[in-house]
Amino acid sequence: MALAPVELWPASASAYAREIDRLIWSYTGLILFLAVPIIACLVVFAIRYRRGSDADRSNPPVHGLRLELAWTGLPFLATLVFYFWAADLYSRQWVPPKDTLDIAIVAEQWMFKAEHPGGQREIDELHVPAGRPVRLVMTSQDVIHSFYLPALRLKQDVLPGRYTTLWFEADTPGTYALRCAEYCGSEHSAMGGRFVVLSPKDYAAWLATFSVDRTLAQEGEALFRRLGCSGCHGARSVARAPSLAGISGKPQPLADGSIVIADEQYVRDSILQPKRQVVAGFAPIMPSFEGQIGEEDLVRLVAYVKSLADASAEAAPPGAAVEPPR
Ligand code: HEC
Ligand SMILES: [Cu+2]
Repeated sequence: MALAPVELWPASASAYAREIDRLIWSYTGLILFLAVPIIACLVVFAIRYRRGSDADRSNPPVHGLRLELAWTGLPFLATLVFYFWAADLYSRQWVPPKDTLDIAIVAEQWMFKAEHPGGQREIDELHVPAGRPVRLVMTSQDVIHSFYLPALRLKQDVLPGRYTTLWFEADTPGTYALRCAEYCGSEHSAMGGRFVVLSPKDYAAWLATFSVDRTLAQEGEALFRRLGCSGCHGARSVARAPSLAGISGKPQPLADGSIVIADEQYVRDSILQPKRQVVAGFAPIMPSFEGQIGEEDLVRLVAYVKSLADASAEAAPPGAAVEPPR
């Protein structure tokens, strides 16, 4: 496994990363601007007023309201600017744009597995197209890991039992480091690999080098039949179960009167803990699939439910609603 050599300052591969760098350097500048005069005064006064020096000690000033207001107020305002700047950058990280390319990441000791929507899989490498927002939906098969892309200045914990997400838009093709940033066992330090940003053309060519016969959603559809989900959720089923067509990303009214957004986490929870969030108007007859479906298969099932775009999708031929890799 080829790891990038240690760098003093990692390359940056997105506008966001460059803005983080600007923030860091500006803040460093401000801290120097505030600290250097204090240290200089400290040194000068320590020498000037050392014991035994003949400096003038008569009539010492005891108060200077304006000076005190200035040295309190100005640094306060200057650092407050950074609060808003940093909060803006941080919050932008929580609102992915619409129409992201969603890639699933499943971590385990000691590797990261990535699954692209077209069904292409890679281990300890992540290939993404430049200039397109990418959203990672991540989970862990064992302990807590952390997905770290230094070139994007982004890091997100990857947790067992739930999905965390990370979105970015890389703009500089190249090969960068991919690291695990959470101590996760004896081989943690070697966990990671390469993060490869490709031009959209090269990304399409890279996807085409795989011989996959099914997209992620199509694999999910096969599972959906094999596990018996379609027996209840299918159009011709006798059990009374909600149609899953078109629920993805939409508000779902629940039996307890609350409303949740049917995101990846919701679909995952619905499969593993169906009694926890029961759909309004339905009896809680769905069995739990806890312990029966591995993380990678869950990712596929979730991709399948997401691909059921609208109410007519269930009648469509297999895979018809699947987004082709762009
Ligand atoms: C025995 C029938 C049955 C089987 C088998 C079944 N389900 Fe369900 N499912 C239901 C019922 C009934 C509900 C609505 C009540 C609830 O939320 O528990 C439901 C709810 C759901 C929901 C939430 C739907 C919504 O509209 O918010 C999802 C997602 C789901 N099931 C997925 C699956 C998947 C995936 C499988 C196969 C691994 C599966 N189900 C197997 C009966 C079933
Ligand atoms: Cu790890």
